[in-house]
Amino acid sequence: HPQRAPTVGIIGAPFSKGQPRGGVEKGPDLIRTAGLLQKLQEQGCEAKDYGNLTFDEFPDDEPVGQVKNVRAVGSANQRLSEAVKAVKKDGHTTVMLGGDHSLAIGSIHGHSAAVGQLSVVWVDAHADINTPLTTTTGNMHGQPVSFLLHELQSKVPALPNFSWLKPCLSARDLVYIGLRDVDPGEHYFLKFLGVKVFSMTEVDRLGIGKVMEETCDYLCTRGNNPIHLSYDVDAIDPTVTPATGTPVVGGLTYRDGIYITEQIRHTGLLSAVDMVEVNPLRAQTEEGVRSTVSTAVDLLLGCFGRLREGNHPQDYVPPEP
Ligand code: EXY
Ligand code: MN
Ligand code: MN
Repeated sequence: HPQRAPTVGIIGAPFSKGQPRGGVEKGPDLIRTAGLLQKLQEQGCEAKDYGNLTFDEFPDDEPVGQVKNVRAVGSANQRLSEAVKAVKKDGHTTVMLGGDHSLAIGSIHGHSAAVGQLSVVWVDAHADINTPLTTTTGNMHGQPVSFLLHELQSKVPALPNFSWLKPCLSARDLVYIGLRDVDPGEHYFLKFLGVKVFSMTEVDRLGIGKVMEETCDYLCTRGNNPIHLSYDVDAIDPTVTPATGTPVVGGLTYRDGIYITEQIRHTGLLSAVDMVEVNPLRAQTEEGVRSTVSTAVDLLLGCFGRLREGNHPQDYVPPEP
């Protein structure tokens, strides 16, 4: 049964300070230039572009322990949280275009502030669950999940510009797909908390069909909460999405990646999407940039009803001779 087209609210977050590589702040405008708005509208989806957020500069953002750019990341996420909350209150399914994955802190926090208890599907090569104490890089894009989980609060120290943030997610409401580069501390947390993880090993064993069946069954047993899909383009194999800061060999195929979006869409519960870590300065070729950006667009179209079997409007009438 075809679902009523949801309305989409797009928020650009051109932010890169959760990691050291310039270029990822260009993600939102690249994805727009590839025609996201028009393509959503062509498939019958009402879409509104809320434009790009602007972020304060913190010239004296000295590391706190290991962690870099703490004040900038805290402030940017507070702003993003308010924006996502407002667009949710406007009645839209939000699309947050990053930017690096530290932005999931504000996106998920704002989403939860607007609608309450969420399920989060985190599609990524990485678990992004380091704490400020387990991180070996100091990069906050490797840490957002630890800030969001109730269960890890005793492990996360107070940091400047983070006092607004209250944990809003339970480990039982989190599912990972695509993991293949997980640090020791992260692996400990995933096991200790009993998080539902479909690493690339499970994708190999079960195939993406069974992985998504089990994911959707699991989310159903958790109470059919609104779904937040946090999609890092580095989940897809770098032969397809090379324009990203931390590529890892052996990733999801383009088809796996699209199938995830089709099935999440099919639940009827999709309430917010992040599309992050597109960095045009990281590909060796222009074709690599094009392939990465067009894959990001296709993943978003899949989130909003594009089916590979084809689509037609509900009021479609075939022409008569
Ligand atoms: N685990 C590594 C770290 O904590 O720095 C790598 C994290 C990469 C994170 C990318 C966005 O998914
Ligand atoms: Mn990530
Ligand atoms: Mn990643």
